[in-house]
Amino acid sequence: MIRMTLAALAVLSPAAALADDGLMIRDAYVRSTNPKTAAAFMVVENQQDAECRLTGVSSDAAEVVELHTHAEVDGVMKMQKVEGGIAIPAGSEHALARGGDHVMLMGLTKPLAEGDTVALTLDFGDCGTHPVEAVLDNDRAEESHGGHQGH
Ligand SMILES: [Cu+2]
Repeated sequence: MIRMTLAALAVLSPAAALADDGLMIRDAYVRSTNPKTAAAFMVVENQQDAECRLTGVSSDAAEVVELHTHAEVDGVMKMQKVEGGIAIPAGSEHALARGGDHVMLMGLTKPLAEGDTVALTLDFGDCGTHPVEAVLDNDRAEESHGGHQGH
């Protein structure tokens, strides 16, 4: 009985999950500009001495969750699905950022409002799974751009 309780607490506590697998997720946020789709961004830091590969993401917040990137096709930047996952080399970090790699949520189970959190489970294959809470923040400025739109 006691053991089960401790296990449940470990699962619920983000601090415990972060401490033991050598993967750190920070600056997670979500943008959603229509009621059906959203995109999640974050920085993944791999503190292990082996490469980890983000192979997939799941969430109850949407019917379909895919890893996307942007690539130039015939001179136009387009989103496309990432095949084979996203490698995070040992001892380095990788940013999922606007205009680049991102987590795409399609078919939102309910529209998201500012401040809502989306629970994501990142699957790093052999490096394990990692829960992340990403908050909806449509006003968040892109890195190195100071512009704050609206209001
Ligand atoms: Cu996308």
